[in-house]
Amino acid sequence: MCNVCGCGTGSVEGHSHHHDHGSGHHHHDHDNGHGHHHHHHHGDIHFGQGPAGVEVPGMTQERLIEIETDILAKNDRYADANRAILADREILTLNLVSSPGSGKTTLLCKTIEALGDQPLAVIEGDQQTANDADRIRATGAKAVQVNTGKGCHLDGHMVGHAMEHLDLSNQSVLFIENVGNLVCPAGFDLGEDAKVAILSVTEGEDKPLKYPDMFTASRLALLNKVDLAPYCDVDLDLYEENLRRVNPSIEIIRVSARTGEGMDVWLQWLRDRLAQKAKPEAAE
Ligand SMILES: Nc1nc2c(ncn2[C@@H]2O[C@H](COP(=O)(O)OP(=O)(O)OP(=O)(O)O)[C@@H](O)[C@H]2O)c(=O)[nH]1
Ligand SMILES: [Mg+2]
Repeated sequence: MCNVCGCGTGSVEGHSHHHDHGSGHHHHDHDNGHGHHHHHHHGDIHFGQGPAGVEVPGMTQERLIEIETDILAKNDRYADANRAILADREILTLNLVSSPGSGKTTLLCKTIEALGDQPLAVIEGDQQTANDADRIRATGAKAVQVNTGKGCHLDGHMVGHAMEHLDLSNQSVLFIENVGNLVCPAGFDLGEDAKVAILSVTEGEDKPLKYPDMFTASRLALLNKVDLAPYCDVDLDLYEENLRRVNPSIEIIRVSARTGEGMDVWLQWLRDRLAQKAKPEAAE
């Protein structure tokens, strides 16, 4: 559990959650912090080695797991209700997750322009301001802003309300731009078809190793701002290698929202997912 925000994400759930959402949670203790991507020198301090994956002063590991399980079970009920509506209406839903400023809104605006008359809508999550929803509406797309206040992620309940505020079309795309945060949004199912992680080359190629939960939970990584790569000491092949170390099945597309590089590959990925989302025609 995040002991700053109390949001209920811990490494235990972070690893198992996306594999079995809707079917309860398993608390493994195979992952006691030994091995598993972590390399610690003697004398380094690591607080995540117990079964809860986190320490909070004054609370036992058992209590932490109990709280986390409760929060996530409630979230999953809302997420499942969202998923049922979205499946019935054949709405492809993508949860865009990243650190602040990786280019989510810029990429979304460019994507919306490129998709032309494809029906779509956007839910914008930020702690404060309606800036991003305003940027999306300027493209002509429907958008609703959700401000989370001190909250560090969107949850299934917030997204359910936001869906009611959008006049969603059948067979459309719903983009959810999550709060810029590489930690907490990883643990919260919103009812989406997939999490899409946006990284930017300026963040550095070690980020997948430092914040693994976000990347194990994501199906696709968009490696954005490749136009800046020549100006940064960044090794894009190593960036991809590190992503695959934490998630061997992750798909990766290099893009630049600024120059349009790679946008065709990303748009094709989107169109393929949209085609898969369509239900087979009911037999007469
Ligand atoms: N050079 C370059 N700059 C980019 C690219 N994509 C986004 N930016 C810039 O990066 C900055 C942040 O972009 P945003 O789209 O606001 O990022 P965000 O992820 O939506 O940010 P938050 O919602 O605040 O987390 C802006 O100055 C963008 O113009 C890109 O591909 N190349
Ligand atoms: Mg944004």
